[in-house]
Amino acid sequence: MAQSDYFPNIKKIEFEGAESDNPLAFTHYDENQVVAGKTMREHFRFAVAYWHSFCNENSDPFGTGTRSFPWDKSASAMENAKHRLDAAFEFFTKLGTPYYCFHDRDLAPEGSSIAESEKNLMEMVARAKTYQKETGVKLLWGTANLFTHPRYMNGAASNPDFNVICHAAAQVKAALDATVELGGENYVFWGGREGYMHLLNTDMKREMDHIGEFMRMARDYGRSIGFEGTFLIEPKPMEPTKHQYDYDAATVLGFLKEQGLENDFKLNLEANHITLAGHSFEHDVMLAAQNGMLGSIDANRGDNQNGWDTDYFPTNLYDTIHVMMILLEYGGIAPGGFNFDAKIRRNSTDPEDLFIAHIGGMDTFAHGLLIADDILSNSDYKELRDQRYSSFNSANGSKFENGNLTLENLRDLAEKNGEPDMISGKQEMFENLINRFIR
Ligand code: XLS
Ligand code: CA
Ligand code: CA
Repeated sequence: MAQSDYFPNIKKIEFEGAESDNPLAFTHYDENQVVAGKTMREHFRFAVAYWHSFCNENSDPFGTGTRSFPWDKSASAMENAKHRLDAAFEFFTKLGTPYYCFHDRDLAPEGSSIAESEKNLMEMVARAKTYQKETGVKLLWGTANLFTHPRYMNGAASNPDFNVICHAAAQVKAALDATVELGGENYVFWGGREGYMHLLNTDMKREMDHIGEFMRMARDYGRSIGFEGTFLIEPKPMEPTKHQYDYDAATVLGFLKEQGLENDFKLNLEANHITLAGHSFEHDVMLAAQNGMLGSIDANRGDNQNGWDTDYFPTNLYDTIHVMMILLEYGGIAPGGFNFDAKIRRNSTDPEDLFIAHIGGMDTFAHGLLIADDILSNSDYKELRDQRYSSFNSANGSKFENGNLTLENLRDLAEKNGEPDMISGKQEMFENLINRFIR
């Protein structure tokens, strides 16, 4: 397929180094640079989110869209979908992101029947497959949009009406077919309306059990058609519901265990959702990584002044340093990746702004990786942290960790050893250490 020309003024984005003042060049993301044994391309597996970048004209509850989509001008929804795909692959290849992610409805419009929706989707999948082959860009994950259509106003898999659950199943089945056909490496469930607006009219336990049953069905169907990737649940505490069942990483880990899904599912963690839940980005990343359940990351950022999902592009270096320190220690993100589930602001209206925003996100993570690696390789950070636990490395501390002491034993040891020494936590020293490496 011939490359489209929706971004005529943009050439392939190149790495120019930290001294560059070219806003359309990378300052830190050099895809071939090896850091801690892997190239940056392998570390991040960056993906573009189809919905924000190509479907969202930046309308808000107070005004219509401000972006102009030259690919969206035909009277036929399918024609527009094709042109949108052309624009998307032009963008991916000029930017140099190796992956993308989509919802079924981003790629193809809903038809007037289930059969027509399936046909639309598979037609677009065939076109996307050709592009993937030609460009080498791959699908990080697919998902089904189970929140936009009015039928999902009371939830999808958690809907109190069984008929709605059947429609959600039809969509997930088709989205899994599409993901497998395109070699998608993961499949995401984000339950935007799987929660409640009021507990008075809600049977929470019954709804959560329905979600569990629905996910077991999806897993079984996916495996039966050859999906070998990871299923991911993306936690979020609220919005659009008042309370969402997949509240945060800890809640989802408990849910997966209770439903017997922990061997097929991991977590897709979005920074802005984590901060909405009242944690720091790195908190949920650490929790998932330490439990072997870190699947993928939706890279974006909230705003301290706003209590909602702002989906800013990530530009906070301190966040990326911390998250990359965790990833370096716990084996990285593959087969997940870093998906920019982020949108340019409503007043960012130049076509180049979409490039600039992604470049900034990629550079901020690359810069964070370089600093994180420097800290882990050239400071005594890990020793200092481990030192705080040194009393568990021998004698009774080690017996305790191995389950070889009783509560009475501990009581007797307390009596024998007397009042513990005061041992400083050295928080300020740790914080200063990180800042010392930002140079
Ligand atoms: C919305 C979510 C959504 C998921 C995919 O808040 O971030 O975009 O990532 O359905
Ligand atoms: Ca997301
Ligand atoms: Ca979001």
